[in-house]
Amino acid sequence: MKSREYRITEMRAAVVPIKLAEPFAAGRWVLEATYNVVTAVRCNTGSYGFGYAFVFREGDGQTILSAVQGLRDVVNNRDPLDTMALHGDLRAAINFVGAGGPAMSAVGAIDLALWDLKGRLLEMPVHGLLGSSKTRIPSYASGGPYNKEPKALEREVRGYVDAGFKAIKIKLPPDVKAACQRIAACHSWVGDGVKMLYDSNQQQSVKDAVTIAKSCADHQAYWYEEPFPYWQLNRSADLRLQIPCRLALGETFYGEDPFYEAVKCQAADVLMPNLHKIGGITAWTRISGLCGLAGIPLSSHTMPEVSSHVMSATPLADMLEYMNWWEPLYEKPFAIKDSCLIISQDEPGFALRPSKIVLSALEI
Ligand code: SMN
Ligand code: MG
Repeated sequence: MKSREYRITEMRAAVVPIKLAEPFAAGRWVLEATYNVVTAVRCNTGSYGFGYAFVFREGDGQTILSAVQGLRDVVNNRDPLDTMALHGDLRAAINFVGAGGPAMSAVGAIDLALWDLKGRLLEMPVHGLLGSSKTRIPSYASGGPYNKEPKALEREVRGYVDAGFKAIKIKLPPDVKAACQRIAACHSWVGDGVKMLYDSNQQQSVKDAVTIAKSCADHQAYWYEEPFPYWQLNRSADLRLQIPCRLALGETFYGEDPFYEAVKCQAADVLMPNLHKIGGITAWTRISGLCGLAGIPLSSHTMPEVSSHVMSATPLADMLEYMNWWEPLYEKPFAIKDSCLIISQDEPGFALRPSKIVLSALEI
């Protein structure tokens, strides 16, 4: 069929909760579950594309679900291959409600579903549509909640090393002394052969962030993440110039414009787009172009399976953030080998089949 003959006939969405293996302390939060707003876009061939956005509170999942449903009129009867125009119309549609937060996450979930559908219709993987044949994506293991006792944390960190990861991220508690103790402990466990990344989740003051960053430097950390509230770009730019290790941020940015601001004020050494929060694959391609020109590497935040496709096609890609939290959404997870996430080549689109819990929630 020619592109002009494809038409979107239906968009469905539902919230799929996935309980975390254990309560997970990061920043001001103790997380118990993800609430995944799975979104399916169907076209006149009967093919479906699947995307999702996720949050950590059930009510927020309902809010994003409502935002997705409210955008049905924008996509109905449109050409699913026309992702650029569709993304523009979806962004325009949320202008008055606010091009951020739940509305932008809804755009992200829909855009992901459209790219999956495009791949299925054109029988290509999304990374191939983006111009890359790379399927081994360098990754770091992300976990280490700060509510975990030191012995349990050591077991987790050593488990990642035994699994072959060459880079590991843990969360730092807000208390500076405890944070520095964790940094020193991790370095003693893994030595200099494994890159350690540390994440404060926006909880530090300037002086305490300097103390922690110097501890990161003393222990050869690879990067220090989100010391400050996400809007304090000037503080991040100042801190970045005082410390030898990389400063990473960006997971809390909605849409594309905060990345423009962060590049302008040179706030970070690594920027970390979250695919649903920025508005999906289409948004990522623009952020990748901006940051590529500015010489700032990208590292995907969460959602490892779908993020692997954009990281494959990002010229200045750092590492992909890997955690197994979203595996229940898929029939068959991607493999991890030599600290790389391996994109399956079994099928087109994201190369991922929705699991039974997703299909049942969507009543497909
Ligand atoms: C994080 C991600 C998801 C849940 C809690 C904390 C963290 C990260 O900021 O970068 O992985
Ligand atoms: Mg983080």
